[in-house]
Amino acid sequence: MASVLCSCTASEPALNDTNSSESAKALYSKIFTLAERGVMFGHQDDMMYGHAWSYEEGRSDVKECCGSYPAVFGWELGGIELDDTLNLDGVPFGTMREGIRKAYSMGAVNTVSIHMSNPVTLGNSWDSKSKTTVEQVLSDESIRARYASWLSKTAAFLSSIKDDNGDNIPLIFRPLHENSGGAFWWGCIQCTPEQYKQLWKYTVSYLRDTCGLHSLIYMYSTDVVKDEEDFMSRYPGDEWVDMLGIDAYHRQQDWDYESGCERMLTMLAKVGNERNKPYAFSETGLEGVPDAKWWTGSLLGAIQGKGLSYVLVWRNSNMMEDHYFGPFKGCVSEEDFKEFAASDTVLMLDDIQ
Ligand code: BMA
Repeated sequence: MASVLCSCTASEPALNDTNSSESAKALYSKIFTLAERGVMFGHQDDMMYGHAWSYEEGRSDVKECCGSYPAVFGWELGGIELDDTLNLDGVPFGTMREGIRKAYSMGAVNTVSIHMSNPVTLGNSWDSKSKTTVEQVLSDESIRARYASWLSKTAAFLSSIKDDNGDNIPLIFRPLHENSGGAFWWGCIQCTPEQYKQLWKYTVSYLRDTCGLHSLIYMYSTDVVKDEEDFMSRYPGDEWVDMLGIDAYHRQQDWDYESGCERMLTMLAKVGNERNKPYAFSETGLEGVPDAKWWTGSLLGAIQGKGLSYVLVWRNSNMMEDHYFGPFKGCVSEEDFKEFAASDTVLMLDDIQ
């Protein structure tokens, strides 16, 4: 569907990394042009596990509901910095690598986040009591060396993910996410905008220039924001960011999802179009999807007419029974999800192949 706000006449944007791989350029171009056709649907960890199953080749809760895999697969690297063999949700990194290879070979888009541990306390990414963690990464040589070594491990894993020609598979990389929230050690109550921007620039230049990784599309993403000023307050600059995103979950008690999404995603579209950068609803969902009509009743309206590249709902946990954001066969919203997936607005993998 051609979107009202999508700047269809704008020239295709170029990645900031002047040494970007050909496949990264091709993916960026694909993401940009597909936004004129519709919003790709994404699901975190979709092929790895789902509601009451784990690691069954070819299985996907989304596919079992609507017949197609998602167009976007989300992956999470937390744990790679500690040399763990499993990520923080139990996904073996080797299996993740194969999953990314499979998704790419099918024509899907892969996006990667990282809940990186706290480099000062060695606690997890939610260890966010201290307001000096980012400051210490920037100013304390030994802490910075640890952060750098963690980035090196991240880069080593990402550059081990190759296609059949031996080229690195291009990925949307979304580090230091939800920066307008306070959940992580890099959040808005844990560091100043200036410190966040410095950390972002350090992270990008380390991966790109020091590690020589040229297959990444860098996405800047906030949590819920009040307005454009809030969204942009930690923005490191156009030359450091290739895509824009907002993570915003439907938590009924906190805010009105439909009107809040309308407001935030319209703002995101304005910023993306002004800067000629593709943009996405980078994480969303209603935990446990108790509303049988949530997909067409709440999400579809939120994503229509904005020119979004994709919307990604979070994982269907294989361990926590009520922790799921996608559909699965037999869930109360299964029929509604089918309708959502079949709508003109939504692009599943079958629609983009
Ligand atoms: C959170 C939850 C956690 C998970 C984390 C990283 O939102 O799903 O269970 O560990 O994301 O994937």
